[in-house]
Amino acid sequence: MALTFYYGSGSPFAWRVWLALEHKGLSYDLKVLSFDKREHKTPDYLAINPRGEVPALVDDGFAIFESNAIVEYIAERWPEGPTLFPADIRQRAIQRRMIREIDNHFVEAVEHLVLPLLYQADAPDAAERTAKALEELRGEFQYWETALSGDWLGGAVPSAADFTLYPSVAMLGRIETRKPGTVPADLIPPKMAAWERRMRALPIVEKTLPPHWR
Ligand SMILES: N[C@@H](CCC(=O)N[C@@H](CS)C(=O)NCC(=O)O)C(=O)O
Repeated sequence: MALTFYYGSGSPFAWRVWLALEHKGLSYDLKVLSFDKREHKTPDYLAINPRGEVPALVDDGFAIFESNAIVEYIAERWPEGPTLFPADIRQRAIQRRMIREIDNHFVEAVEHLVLPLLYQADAPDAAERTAKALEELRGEFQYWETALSGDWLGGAVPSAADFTLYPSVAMLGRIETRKPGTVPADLIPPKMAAWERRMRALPIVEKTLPPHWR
């Protein structure tokens, strides 16, 4: 079996897939593409993902991109061992719903913060947009605080929903490191803060930290 994972350091979407591969204990060839060198836009890579984005996975010649599709592929292609989705159909549906919610709401909110804070800081409305994005994020964290009924989003063990949300939550810590004082200490409510600490303590999270964050 030849399995190749195309990754870009700092991409929350690629991090989800890396966590899923490690959770399943799979052997794979990690190809780290450099955004600076535009290695995600070369003809060879565009043949794998015509959108020129990471992540992508190539399994014995079969190429698949879009992080959530890749994670589902991994779950179904290697059903043995640690699971990514619950066996129960309704629990599985809930977990897929959570993943859509994370993409449609949480990831959006983080993007609303990242743009004025890191990339458009000189824009006249940057401060106003930052404040608005922080309020949006506060609302999102409150939503997940209520949704979290145990240690992990999807139930008794860490699974795909946790691996989808965590990289975007970790991004906020990264923003605070780059721009100290911009992410309020009380942004993350208590249950979610404990969840973040549990996630950070997982060996697979430590192993897959974006290399340039170290
Ligand atoms: N919906 C995609 C998003 C992937 C994505 O936006 N990747 C970014 C890195 S975070 C990328 O490769 N951007 C490069 C570009 O668009 O030029 C997924 O879930 O895989």
